[in-house]
Amino acid sequence: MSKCSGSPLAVVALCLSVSTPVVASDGTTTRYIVHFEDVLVEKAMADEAAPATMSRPSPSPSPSPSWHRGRLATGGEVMELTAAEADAVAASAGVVAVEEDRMVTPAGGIVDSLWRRQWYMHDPKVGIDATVAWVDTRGDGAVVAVLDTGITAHPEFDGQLLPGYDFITDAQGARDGDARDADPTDEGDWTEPGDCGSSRSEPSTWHGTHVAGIVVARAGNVQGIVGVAPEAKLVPVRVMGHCGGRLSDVADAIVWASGGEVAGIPSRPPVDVINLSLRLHGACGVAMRRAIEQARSRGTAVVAAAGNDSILASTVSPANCPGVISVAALNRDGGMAWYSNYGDGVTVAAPGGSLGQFGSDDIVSSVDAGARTRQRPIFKYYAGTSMAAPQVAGLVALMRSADPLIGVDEITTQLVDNARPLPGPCPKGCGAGLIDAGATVDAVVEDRVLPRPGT
Ligand SMILES: [Ca+2]
Ligand SMILES: [Ca+2]
Repeated sequence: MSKCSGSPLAVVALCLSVSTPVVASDGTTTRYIVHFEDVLVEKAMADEAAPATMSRPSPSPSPSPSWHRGRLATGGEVMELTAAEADAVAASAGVVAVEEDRMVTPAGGIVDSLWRRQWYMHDPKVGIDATVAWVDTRGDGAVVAVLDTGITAHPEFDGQLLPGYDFITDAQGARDGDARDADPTDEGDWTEPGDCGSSRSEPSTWHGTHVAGIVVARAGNVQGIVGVAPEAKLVPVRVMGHCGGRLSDVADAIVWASGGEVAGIPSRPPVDVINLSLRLHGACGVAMRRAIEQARSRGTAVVAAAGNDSILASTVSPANCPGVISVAALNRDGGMAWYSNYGDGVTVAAPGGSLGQFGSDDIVSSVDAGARTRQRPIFKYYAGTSMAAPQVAGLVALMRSADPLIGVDEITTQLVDNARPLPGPCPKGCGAGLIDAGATVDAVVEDRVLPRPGT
């Protein structure tokens, strides 16, 4: 069957009228919408008995029978044509227009249903201005490690994850029946009364899944939220289980994620940034200090939550470790959140939620619905410096994507130099202010040294 035989009738009209010689092409076809003058369609309908006399626009002796793809409600015909055929058709009498049947994308690229609730990303006063940064990059090429409770299956992570690891040595705390292994799945951190020094039972938090969503949740998949760096990749590393995690496991996980050698575990290339939404009281100990020093020496930036104790950030680790980007939390009004740690130990601040009467003033992200074990993916509002830190980690991923050669010290400098004054009060100290993803990535792009190696 040629492109000019049989129905639809409008195509018949087209082929009767093609007169321009067709130039040979490479044969690659594209979808086009061909619009005809109404009169020609009518004529074709009247002349339906004449298909045997038709010529065809293609020089090919046996074009595909599937070249006609349908008819628009408004009358245009969708055809699969080579560029040469399309040119010939366009030049033909009776053809009003030939337009490519292009792919449309969501306006602004954001159709995710909870986007409007992600005030921390786009609120003109208290948001981090992520959409401005996305003009330059959405994180393509950058890799973030989240060292947390592990990860659960969620549509927001489809295609977003690289192989991670379970660093929890204690099988009982890990709840997976073994020590360290290659599966970073979160087995739940629910507690019974009397566990972990608490008299109450608590449901599983799926904390690592919430933190990970803030960094890399997929954009444009209709569902849920958008991460700060939706085109970056995430390495989920499990360091906390029932009642938390051991410092030794966290330190080893920092070394591994940053490309160092950990006995018995295959090493990986250094990630661009490690997020630590965890803390322990006291000075920065030797284990944590050494692990972070090593990570930084391999080019991995380290971001840590300042902690939710309403105390000096300099009294909790790893926020107080040298070289760490420590993040305080802001409430919905842009002042310091009541729970946030503060003071000299804070590098910058990011929205963490009000933790007040309205959940919608907190940070929405991905979690599992299970009260104890995994059930199904959902979204929930959480508040804390744990939610503020991954916004900074996501921004670091955008910076590395914009300039893969930017060093760890320059990353801190740019975050600090481009932070905005706080929209609300923080008399006890919130570092350089509210991170500004747009201004920071713009500055990184501007300061990028050109030409780049290999380009
Ligand atoms: Ca395990
Ligand atoms: Ca999404």
